[in-house]
Amino acid sequence: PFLDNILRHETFKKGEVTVNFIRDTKELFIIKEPRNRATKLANFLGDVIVNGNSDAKKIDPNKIFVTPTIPKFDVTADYAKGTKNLLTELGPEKFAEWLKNEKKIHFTDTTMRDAHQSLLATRMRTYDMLKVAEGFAKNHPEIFSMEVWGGATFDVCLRFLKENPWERLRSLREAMPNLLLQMLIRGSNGVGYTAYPDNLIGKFVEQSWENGVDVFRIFDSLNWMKSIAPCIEHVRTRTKGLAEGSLCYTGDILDPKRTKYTLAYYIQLAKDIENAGAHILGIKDMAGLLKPYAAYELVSALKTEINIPIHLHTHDTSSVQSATYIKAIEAGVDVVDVALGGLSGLTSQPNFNSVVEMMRFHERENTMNIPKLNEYSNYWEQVREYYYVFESGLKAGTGQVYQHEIPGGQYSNLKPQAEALGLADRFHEITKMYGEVNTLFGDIVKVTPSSKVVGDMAQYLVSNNLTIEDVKERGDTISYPQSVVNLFKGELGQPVGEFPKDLQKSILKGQKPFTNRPNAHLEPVNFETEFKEFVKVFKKGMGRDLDITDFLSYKLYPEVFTGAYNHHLKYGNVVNIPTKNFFYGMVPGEEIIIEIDKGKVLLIELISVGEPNEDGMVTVFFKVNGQTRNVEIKDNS
Ligand code: 3PY
Ligand code: ZN
Repeated sequence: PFLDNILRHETFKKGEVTVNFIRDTKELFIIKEPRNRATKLANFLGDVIVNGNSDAKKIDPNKIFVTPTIPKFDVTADYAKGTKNLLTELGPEKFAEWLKNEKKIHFTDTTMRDAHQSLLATRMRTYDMLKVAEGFAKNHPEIFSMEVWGGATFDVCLRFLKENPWERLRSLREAMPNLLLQMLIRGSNGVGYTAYPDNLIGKFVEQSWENGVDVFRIFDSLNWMKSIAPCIEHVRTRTKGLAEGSLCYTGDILDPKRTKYTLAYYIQLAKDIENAGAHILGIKDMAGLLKPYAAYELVSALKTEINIPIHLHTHDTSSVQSATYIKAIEAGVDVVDVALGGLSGLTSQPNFNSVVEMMRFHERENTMNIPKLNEYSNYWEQVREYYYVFESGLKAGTGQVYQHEIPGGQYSNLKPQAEALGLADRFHEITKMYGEVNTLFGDIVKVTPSSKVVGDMAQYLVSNNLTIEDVKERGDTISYPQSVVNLFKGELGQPVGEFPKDLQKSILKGQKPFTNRPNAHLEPVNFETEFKEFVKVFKKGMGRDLDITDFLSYKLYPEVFTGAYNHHLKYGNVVNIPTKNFFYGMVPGEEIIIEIDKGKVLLIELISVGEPNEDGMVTVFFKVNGQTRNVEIKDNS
């Protein structure tokens, strides 16, 4: 349609086109769109202008944004061969061999998943990712993988950003066809907080592969092989991707007093993971507890005990985790996880740009275009400003992480959560209590979802002015948070060792716990009949037929999916609204461009905002592709 407009334009027909013709001829961008889509988006923007985005609280009216600079790249150039091409060529087994034999250190870039999950409450929008995805893949084909999906991003996409996570995955796949795309999956808990039927997880893995995932980092929140192994099997049987079975690192293998999570324990777990068929071993140090010298011991030992390559993940909460990377690299680790500078450090991953510099002139250097890499860091630093309302407020690294052992993403969330509960001044009490609850629970592995249970309990105790002693003395009289009851019932699987029996009794109050797989208690999904019912209920609505991926979203998060679906009916597809306007609305005179289909754009200008009438309705005046469009918005203030 854009091309049609050019061809039909009088100036063009007369052959009087100048270099600035396109830039200066706004009507070229005016495409006749069904009123409907434009009106829906105008309604969304109108609502944010009048009432604010309900997800973005504590707005600073004086905040000034700069337009992020998108690093340049050759749009017409082909993508250089990368790891995705190699996986296709070699298949997963041979690919893992190749990786193991590589001398140089490899990097996974977590910027588009864990970095923003850990710093910005997972709110990074697809819009900001797609601005740089193609350029990044073209400029940096030597990257091992891009972690872009899974973990909390699935839920947050639907719940808060009103985006379709599958569409995010497909778009990133298209923009980065040469690089491996990686996801995080919580074993039997998928991308949720509870166990799901096995055949649902199997289908989810299959569809994740079909839509773009290559590397599946699989873990279990209690390090339970019975949750990890079936998921490895799904990857092996339903995809041609890489199963990265992961052990979650907790405790301190150097501390002789900690006898539960020892080097021997991790070696055995790694062997179990290898024997379950993993192509790569992940060391998932979700709280950043793996100290440098411990990393050296662990990686050295694993290198002699197992035959698959090793991929290390950490969080820089303590601020010493780049030292851990040096020692792990010296010990022979194959891949490390890093985040681009602007979104690195603190509860996120160590700084990609700095780690690359650190390795320069070392025998394991992986040569990269450092000036370009720095431009991408700057891009994310600028984009990050749009998300300032989601910053945790943490200012420095903390050595206390070795006591409380809170995972990075949870630590940064805990602060705003404490504030929301009116407990801002008791934040350190909560973190201390978290550590004490862990001891009370028998020292469990803490990572989503088990970490959430420990966090729920800690907040519950602090907000009710209860102590660990109270629980020990009169636990029978306490009504525990539901997540705590579920954990002790066995709904997240079985911990290393056992649950402390007395505590379990006082929490379950007569309910019988189970020790087999929680999935064994769940009915398998009947895909044929349930999918038919699903499409009957949700009909079209999205402007397209709903497919199996929508059904999977629905099965994992029924209410959240329904909310996102209704939002879509009311406001259309909001994914291409610029982030500043998505969260903070528009100011009069501001003009924005929203792509509503490939090559089809709406040019929206905010003209003015009226006063509320006696019914509390406000008229918001826009110009959409040159035509006035007013929307009536209920003022909720
Ligand atoms: C997740 O499960 O989302 C995590 O990032 C755990 O560390
Ligand atoms: Zn992580």
